[in-house]
Formats: sequence, C-alpha cells, structure tokens
Amino acid sequence: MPVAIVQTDITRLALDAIVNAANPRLLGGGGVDGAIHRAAGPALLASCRALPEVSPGVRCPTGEARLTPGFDLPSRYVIHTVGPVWHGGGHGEAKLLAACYRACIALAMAHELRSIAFPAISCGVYGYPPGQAAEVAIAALADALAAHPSLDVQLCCFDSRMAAIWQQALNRA
Ligand code: AR6
Repeated sequence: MPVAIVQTDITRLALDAIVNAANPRLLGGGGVDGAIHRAAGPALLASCRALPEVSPGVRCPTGEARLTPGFDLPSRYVIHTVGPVWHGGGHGEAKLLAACYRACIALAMAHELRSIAFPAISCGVYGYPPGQAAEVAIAALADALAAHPSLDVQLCCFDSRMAAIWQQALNRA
C-alpha cells in the first residue's frame, strides 16, 4: 500500500492536497483546521464560505469531503472533511471515519491528484481513540487505494506519540 507515516506540521507539506479535519460549518476552528486556515490565508475562508450549505449552517456533513484551493499553502488543494465526534464507539463512529478517508480519496482521484496527506482526523478535539482511528483509517485506505495504487498517501502525525501509534497500526495491517 502506498502509505507512509510522517511526523510534521501538515501545513509545511508541498503535495497536491492536504486534508483538513474540519467541522460541518467549514468556517475554521482550532487544531489542524486553525493551522491550515492561518497558513492558507483569508482567501481559504472566503472559498469555504462560498461552498453551498446542504442544510442550515452545514457545508460538509460528517463523513463527506469538499475541495478548495490551497491558496498560500505549499500544497495546491485542501480537501476538507468532517470526522465523527467520539461518543464511545457505538454511534457509527468507525463507519463515519472510514467514509471520510474514502470521500477524500474519491475527490483526489476525481481531480487526478497524485499525492495527499491526511492528519489524524477526529483524534484531537473530537476525541477518537488514536489506535482505533488508525486501524479504521488504514483499512479504509487499503480498500480505497486498491484501485488507485499510484496515489502517494502520507498520514501526518503532529507528535511522536501519535506517529508511534499510527506506525504500529500500519505495521499490523
Ligand atoms: N499538522 C498536523 N496535525 C495537526 C496539526 C498540524 N498543524 N495541528 C493539530 N494536529 P483536531 P478533530 C493534529 O482537534 O479531532 C477543529 O476545531 C492533532 O494533534 O485538529 O478532527 C475543527 O474545526 C490531532 O492529532 O481535529 C473541528 O471543530 C489531529 O491533528 C474539530 O477541531 C486532529 O485534531 C475537529 O476535531
């Protein structure tokens, strides 16, 4: 599987796309979302605001993804996805998290992208246990990439603890 773990600030990567762990409003927030908006500049917020609402205040439902330019980022595009909030695991969290990875890969393929980096979607404020998130992510990617083996995928962890957890999950896969 063309997947590698990297430990860095995702806003520094120069790829075709980086993925943002956003919320349904797509108007910015904390964590990686805040970092991406700061590094991309105000044009990113304007571009997100211009995306249609599918219901009041919702531009991207949980498990879906939307693409914008990357503006001042070194990467060309940002793919915004909304992970599930962790409510103990019995509320469809794994299915929704897998759907995020699949939706991002589908958008990357639709735009003929060749490289993409994901943050640890839902593993911060949204509280998803990282080991379980990593297993779900790697299984969903293995599935989605079977038909697209030439896409270069990086799983970007911000700190060494997270990188170790994701590397263990990748080694087991
Ligand atoms: N580069 C890579 N990873 C990062 C960076 C960075 N610059 N900054 C943080 N992380 P979170 P979520 C890691 O909370 O759990 C936002 O407010 C972080 O250490 O950013 O999906 C949104 O607007 C963690 O491992 O996303 C939503 O409201 C991972 O990114 C909500 O948070 C994800 O943490 C989404 O929560």
